[in-house]
Amino acid sequence: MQYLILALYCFSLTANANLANKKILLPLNEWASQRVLTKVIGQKITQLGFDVEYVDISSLDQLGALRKGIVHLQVELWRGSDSGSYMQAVNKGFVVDVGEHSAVSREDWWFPDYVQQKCIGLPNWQAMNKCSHLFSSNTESNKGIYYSGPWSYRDGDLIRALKLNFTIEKLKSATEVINKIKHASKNKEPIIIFNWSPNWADVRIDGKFIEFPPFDKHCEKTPEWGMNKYLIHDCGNPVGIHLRKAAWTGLEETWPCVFKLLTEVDFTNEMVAEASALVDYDGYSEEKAVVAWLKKYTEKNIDWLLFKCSG
Ligand code: TMO
Repeated sequence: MQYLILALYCFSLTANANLANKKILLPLNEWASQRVLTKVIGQKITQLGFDVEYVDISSLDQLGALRKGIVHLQVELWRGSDSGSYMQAVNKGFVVDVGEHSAVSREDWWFPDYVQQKCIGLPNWQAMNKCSHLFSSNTESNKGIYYSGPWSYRDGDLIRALKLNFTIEKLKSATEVINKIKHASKNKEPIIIFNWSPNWADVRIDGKFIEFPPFDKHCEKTPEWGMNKYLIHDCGNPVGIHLRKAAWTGLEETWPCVFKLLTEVDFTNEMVAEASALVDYDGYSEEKAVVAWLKKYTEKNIDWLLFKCSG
């Protein structure tokens, strides 16, 4: 038995020693801020003397990939709530939580500010049904269209629970969401669409989230809670959820310096929004956005950008 343990121990040491010479795999998700900031951190890791490689992967698949070491860390992790799949994976020991950013996120139904003049009462959700015709695609119907993104799934429940006179049109990518917002804003067309913050819109155009009844954990499970006594999801998405940093369970042992860097990294809302805006609004390539972003924040003497491995 002792030999076996010793053998396993040696095996794991060599496994990690071998891995340490390998590339650190960084996930690129399907929206701009995550991609730009991952490349910022990737560049930093390279400067510290390690090799990195980028892996395109949907945020929906990444917990499994982090667990298996198919990717090794995530610098911009979004969560729908404080009790969702991420925290469950952390609590089970599948993924290591490396702490929160200062940045606080929100994801929900959203509209550009000019819509408020046409639909009096917004951002209160109760104004929406009075104006639903403004958001319909043809003159015969007064049913509004809500453009959803490819990530959120409770919208149908929300429509039913709050009796919203809206249907969902699901957009397939962040780019489709962005183009819809840009196109509508240019022509000052009424639109209600999925958006998130921090995001380019925060720093480039004015808009607001619809204020649904505030989230409560009972809203997800207890039909009797809230305005609709028979259905769940009669509330908005949670607000004030911090973005977090996550790692593969072997990161700290295999690349301690990179793990230390990750513990120090701290994004503000503005840093994330700006990363997104450089690409999605200003039209920079991701590589040029990395350069522009680093120039802007290097001048601000951000502590973690000056991080060095010790010893
Ligand atoms: C993909 N998103 C940033 C909306 O969570």
